Amino acid sequence: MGAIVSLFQNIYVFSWDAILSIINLITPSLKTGHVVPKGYPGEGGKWPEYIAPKDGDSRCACPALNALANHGILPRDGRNISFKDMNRACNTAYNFSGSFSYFVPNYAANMLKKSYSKDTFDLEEISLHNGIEHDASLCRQDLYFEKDQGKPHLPYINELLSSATGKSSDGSPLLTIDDLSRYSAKRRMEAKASNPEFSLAFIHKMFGSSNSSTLLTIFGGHVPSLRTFLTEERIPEGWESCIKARKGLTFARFNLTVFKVERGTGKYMKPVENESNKRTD
Ligand code: HEM
Ligand SMILES: *[C@@H]1O[C@H](CO)[C@@H](O)[C@H](O)[C@H]1NC(C)=O
Ligand SMILES: *[C@@H]1O[C@H](CO)[C@@H](O)[C@H](O)[C@H]1NC(C)=O
Ligand SMILES: CC(=O)N[C@H]1CO[C@H](CO)[C@@H](O)[C@@H]1O
Ligand SMILES: CC(=O)N[C@H]1CO[C@H](CO)[C@@H](O)[C@@H]1O
Repeated sequence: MGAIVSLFQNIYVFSWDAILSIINLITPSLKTGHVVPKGYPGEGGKWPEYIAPKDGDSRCACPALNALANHGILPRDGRNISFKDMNRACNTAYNFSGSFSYFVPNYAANMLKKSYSKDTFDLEEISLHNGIEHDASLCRQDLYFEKDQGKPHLPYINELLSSATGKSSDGSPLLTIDDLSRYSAKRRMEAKASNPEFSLAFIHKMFGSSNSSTLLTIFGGHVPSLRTFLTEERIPEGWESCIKARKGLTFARFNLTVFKVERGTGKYMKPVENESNKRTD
């Protein structure tokens, strides 16, 4: 029964996504400075005040959701958040499409066995291991080494950002698809070798690549912005989403980046690792 409902939900969301993608193709892009809709936090690059989390505040493994709480766009204590509010916040702050902004919170609600429309959650609940949260992340140590998945792991973040090989139009370093693939492969090989409880199913590899691909799509790979976003979980002053399409970042568009990152990761895995990965999938 649940399976049938979720099948229809997926067909609905992906048809909707396809329609939004077509509208994006045929309508002109939004102008810089006009991405956040009028009246929403971040309009004209003005984000509400950043306050770092205090003891007792709830935070999760996702830098984007934590940043929304740090700016008070989601409740600052990270608690009692409705799935609908999370949807709206991802849509207006980062310009994920309506289809995407519905799909992910709905997926999270199902994962937590909660009702999308009625229930609320605390951010830490989102870090349920092997729900969405997984080993070999780029910004967190594996759960085996660090129980608190709400804290950024600075050594990984610094290593990732200093591996950037591209150059932005403003001259600052730029993270590329290939950089993400390379660092992701490194984290997977290291985690597999050092974490006795390591696991990374195929679906979690795709989640990993999709979560990290936001660094390229939403943040355009711009290293100075990413440094603020990932280390402080703070939205840079004057920042605006790099997604200028009118209907936001759709699955159809996003998947292109995700597949390139994931395919590229294979190239950097040592041959032995590739073999054993095939067998466990
Ligand atoms: C809408 C609901 C969202 C949910 C439920 C969610 C959930 C998660 C979770 C559980 C993780 C941890 C995965 C891991 O173990 O690495 C994660 C990581 C991440 N998410 Fe989200 N996320 C959401 C939205 C977003 C948005 C809008 C962005 C970008 C603007 C984003 C960017 C990221 C990034 C960059 C990571 C880090 C990946 C890594 O460390 O490898 N997320 N997310
Ligand atoms: C959580 O939020 C709802 C409204 O969204 C409110 O009715 C309820 O009292 C809140 N619960 C707590 C524990 O703050
Ligand atoms: C995009 O990828 C997700 C899984 O990563 C898949 O469920 C979905 O069908 C894909 N959507 C499109 C429009 O390609
Ligand atoms: C940041 C943001 O949401 N900007 C635009 C992108 O998407 C929505 C529609 O999904 C537009 O209304 C926003 O102006
Ligand atoms: C923004 C983003 O790509 N979030 C993804 C993170 O991983 C979860 C796990 O599946 C996906 O549901 C989200 O789409």
